[in-house]
Amino acid sequence: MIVGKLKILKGKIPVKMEALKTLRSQYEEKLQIALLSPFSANNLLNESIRYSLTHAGKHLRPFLIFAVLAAYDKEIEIGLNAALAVEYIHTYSLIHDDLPAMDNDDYRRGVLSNHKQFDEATAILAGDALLTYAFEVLQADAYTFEKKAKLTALLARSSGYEGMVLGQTLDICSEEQNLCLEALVKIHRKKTGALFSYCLQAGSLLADATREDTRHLIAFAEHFGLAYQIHNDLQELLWSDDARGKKQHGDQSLGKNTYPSLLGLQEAKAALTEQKNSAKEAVLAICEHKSDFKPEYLLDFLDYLAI
Ligand code: GRG
Repeated sequence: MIVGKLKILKGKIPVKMEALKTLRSQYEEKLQIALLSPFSANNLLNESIRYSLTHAGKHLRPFLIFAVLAAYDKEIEIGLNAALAVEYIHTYSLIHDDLPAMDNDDYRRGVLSNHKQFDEATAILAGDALLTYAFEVLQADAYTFEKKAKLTALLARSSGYEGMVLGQTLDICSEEQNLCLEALVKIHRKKTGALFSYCLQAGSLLADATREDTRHLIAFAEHFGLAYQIHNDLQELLWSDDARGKKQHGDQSLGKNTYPSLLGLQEAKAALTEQKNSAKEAVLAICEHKSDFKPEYLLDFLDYLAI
């Protein structure tokens, strides 16, 4: 099925996918400046926040929002506050996830984790500040009242009680238990997938996409989220510490359930391919009725997930 769609679109998608690279070269610096700008005053809380934002990751979530806007040929700047908000939430989640009470990691992104560089109380408070500031940032004048309300609800739902926090809780509760695949998928949908879903929905809202398109974009987020997690599990198993910026085999040593531990290496790789194909299909479905949609911005994200 996917092959048929790709044939239809042949010539439209660049062979070498450069769209996301271009978007990054134009907006990465602006994003990084905007992320740091509220925290310039000199105090311990800001120092701790700046530490985690400066040792930055891939900024996947902000660029998912920008990619949707680019695909619809909209101004990228309208996605900035929605993008800042999700990166603040993501950064808080990593700071808290590294704490001894959670995943107990001394390193993140190749440097000391926040609580090791500072102390636990400071790390907890930096996470709390980022979590709450994310919602403040969504109240920007750039958005109408209706859009502010919708973005706030989307972010609360995806990051909180029914989303990432629930996923993290289920994950912690499942340690030392043998999960079935269905239970593992539920954890990942909540723990990592929900924030990806926020990104695609926020992009779709700001681009004024139709309901039908939004459904396809949510499907992309779901498949991309699962593919991302399978890829993460495989990396954990196959890649060195240096390449990932943290210790190897962390999940196994905590007795966690992963795709390779449940399915075996080959099946896990096959599951990754299947999810990537379904994500592609979801995006290409939009092209079938919207000829000026530019799928390459989203398809490029799947290139991150090579093993
Ligand atoms: C503390 C409530 C709470 C939740 C934490 C996201 C999370 C939940 C924990 C992180 C654990 C983990 C390693 C999950 C696997 C997938 C993932 C989210 C990886 C990190 O995201 P990337 O790859 O990181 O986008 P960078 O460093 O690029 O920002």
